[in-house]
Amino acid sequence: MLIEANIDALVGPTHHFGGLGVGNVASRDHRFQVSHPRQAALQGLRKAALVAGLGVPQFVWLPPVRPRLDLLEQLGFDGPLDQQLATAMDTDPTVLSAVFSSAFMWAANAATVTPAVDAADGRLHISPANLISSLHRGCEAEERQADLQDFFGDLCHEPNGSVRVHDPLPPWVPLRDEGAANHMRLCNSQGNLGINLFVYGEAEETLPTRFFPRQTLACCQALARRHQLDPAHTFFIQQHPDAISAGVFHNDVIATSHEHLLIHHEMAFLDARPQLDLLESSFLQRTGKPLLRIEVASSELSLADAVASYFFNSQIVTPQPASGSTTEQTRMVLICPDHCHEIEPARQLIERLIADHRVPIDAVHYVPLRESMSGGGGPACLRLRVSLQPADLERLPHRLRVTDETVERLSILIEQHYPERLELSDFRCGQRVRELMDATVAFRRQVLQ
Ligand code: SUG
Repeated sequence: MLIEANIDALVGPTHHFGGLGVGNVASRDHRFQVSHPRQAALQGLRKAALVAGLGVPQFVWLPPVRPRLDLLEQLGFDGPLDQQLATAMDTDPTVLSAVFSSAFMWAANAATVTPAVDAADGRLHISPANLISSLHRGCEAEERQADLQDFFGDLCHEPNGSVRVHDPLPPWVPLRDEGAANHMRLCNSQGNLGINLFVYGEAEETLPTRFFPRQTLACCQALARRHQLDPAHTFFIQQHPDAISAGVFHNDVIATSHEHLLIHHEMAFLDARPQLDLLESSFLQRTGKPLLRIEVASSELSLADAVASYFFNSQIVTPQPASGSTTEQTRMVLICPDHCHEIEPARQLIERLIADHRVPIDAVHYVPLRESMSGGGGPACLRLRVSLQPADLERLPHRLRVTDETVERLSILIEQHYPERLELSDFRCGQRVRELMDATVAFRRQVLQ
């Protein structure tokens, strides 16, 4: 039996809206609006606390320090801090925003993860994503690799550790990688028999899209090879170019999965009928259980409403009852952004799914995530899933595990260190920027104390 744990990345004190997300309409629409870092961090933490409260092991990662002044310098903005910031603000505010970005909060883009049971060498494989499609995210790869190595500690020590943290794929355009946002693992309820599905936007011959596709087939194939996945149980499906053009910059904006359940929009994939048939038969053969594939028609939820509501970015979890509990067990719970409640077709779709007893979703929680959603990130974007053996789970850092006590402690520290509001002009002032950097350092230190 494998346990599914979630790692959520906490928003950082410089959280703001830079409009930097490639092909990401929410990000573009909120460019340079006022942001609320404190509220953003608390909203993300409360979502993580909700998952932990359902009995699912939940961890957090701490924010790295921003701005990346080293990058600002590499891009030609040097001199004393005040001058560096003022010149960048006056001549290229996009670059200034990029080095302050808190986009690391979207942990689903941190890495692709496949469990030990799927690999020929019996190890859990993790590839940090190179994230080279956008100016503000490419710098996350190295930091995340270090975070992953720290997080898994002894488990990833060579030569015999049960976890292997790879280097990110080389930062070359044909190998663009956005991590778990474009990967789905379908499996039985014990998690020990599964198949892997990679979704890419661009292959060698690809139809034109309005926005730059962020994930390539060559990248997905390389990930599957290095993770030593069985080719018979590994699938590669292309995203529909019209979906990318409508603002579906990652597969997890148009498809979601959990155990034997796969929910996707009819416009998610390009000419995928034969592959989906094969996926279904492969799943049945591998697990002995049918895949429950739900295809949502455009007539029920338009592509535009799918993007606006982020329904497909809902998180699906299996609650784990407390030991000794005698109440009837809820099968699966949907954690949706509250936008889904406001957008009528999305709300009706959710109600239909819950009412349908063949669908194992029994309940919904609408969570307020407005700060993350304004950058184009819903509940599922904020977490990275890792399926592992119970013994390995016990070896993960307790200080980063979400419990009532950690939530209380983190909330106090967030209130203490995070600014209530920010606008881009705050990044022009050297003293203010030093305060923000010091706040992150102090926050990290106090959490880890
Ligand atoms: O990469 N937004 C992120 C959102 C990532 C969502 N993740 C998943 N779908 N898994 C992105 O586009 C916005 C930054 C800004 O506008 O400042 C941003 O980076």
